[in-house]
Amino acid sequence: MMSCFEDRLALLEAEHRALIERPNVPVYPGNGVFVRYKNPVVTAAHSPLFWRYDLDKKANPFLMERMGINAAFNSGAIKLNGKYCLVVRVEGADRKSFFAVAESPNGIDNFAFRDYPIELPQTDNPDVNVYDMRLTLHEDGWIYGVFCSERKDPAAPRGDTSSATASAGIVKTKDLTTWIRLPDLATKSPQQRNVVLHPEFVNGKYMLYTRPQDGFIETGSGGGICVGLADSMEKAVVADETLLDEKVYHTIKEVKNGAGAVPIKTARGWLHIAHGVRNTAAGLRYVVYAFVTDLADPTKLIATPGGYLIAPEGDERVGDVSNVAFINGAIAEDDGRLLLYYASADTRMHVAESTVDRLLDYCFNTPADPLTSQGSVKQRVEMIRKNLGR
Ligand code: M1P
Repeated sequence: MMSCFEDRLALLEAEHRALIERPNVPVYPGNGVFVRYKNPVVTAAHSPLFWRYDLDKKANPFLMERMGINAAFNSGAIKLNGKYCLVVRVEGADRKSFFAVAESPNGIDNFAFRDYPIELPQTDNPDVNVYDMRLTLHEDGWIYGVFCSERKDPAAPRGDTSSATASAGIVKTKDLTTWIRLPDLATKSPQQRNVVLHPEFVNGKYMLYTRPQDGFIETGSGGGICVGLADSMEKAVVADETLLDEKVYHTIKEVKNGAGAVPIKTARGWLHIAHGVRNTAAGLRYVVYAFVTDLADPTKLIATPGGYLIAPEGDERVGDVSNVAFINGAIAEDDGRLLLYYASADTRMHVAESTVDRLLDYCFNTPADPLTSQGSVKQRVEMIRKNLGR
């Protein structure tokens, strides 16, 4: 085994630098809807060595990784001061998730973490675990981070060391450096996950996409992605949640779904990139899907393409929670370029590139799920006939 502290450090530093600076390349031809990039954009190995190793030779003569990083995934995304910023869900070897900002000059490679992770301010009911922040640049001028705050279920019977509760935690910032904690979102639903703040006022109020849940895992009577209005974000209360996009039997969102990236304002409507979950004999399968809501009335669905937009593929299928593609961040640029930051298998981050126009074409011209095999064959046969002319 390599024993010299200095040699080991030099090797670790060289490998880390090579990983951060590795150019990323698109994988053509893609499917015409989007193109994936070859390498994950952020992984556990992207975390700085000084987060993981005590670099004091006296204290750590073997240069051991004492505080490992297990995964880096489910990132919120925003372009700020010309930089592509991801607020990454970083998970330590101790299973605790925390947030850290990783920045890139081009959005597809060279993502580097800021020196320090985010020290999230607490409410008087401290979080046990936090994850999956959505970043909304709201028209009120603040960037809001809405995330899942998890705590041990106070109603759990003695000896039950797994039951938890999920709520929507809220912070606001101007620079992704100074974070102000606001009270958690209050709703009538027992639990919430995958809550996203709409970027504009609706009828003079803040609008939030919620995902009510009966329990920590089961959405039960929750029904799907809902919308609700709040008077303020300083003490956000959504009194009524109405169903926007329901989970449906024998579809990619049969078990549950959840809002993903902050909706993107386009000429034809609000473009949503969400996740849907179905059951399989091998466990749950998470995919990314899209839909569009009305510009003037964002509580109305106007385009619902059937099936998934992104499903985990190849190496993406394997990781800590296999068979998961999950999204909570996208960046739409002024020229229409659209970067979709999705995570695979609760392990690492990827980017897929498209344009707003392409995704609108996809949403408005992909047939909706016909909900039966017979209907699905009919849709396909129609296209085959058109293609073959007979
Ligand atoms: O493990 C897959 C995902 O599970 C949860 O999503 P949902 O609430 O829709 O089941 C989230 O915890 C998410 O972080 C995770 O990627």
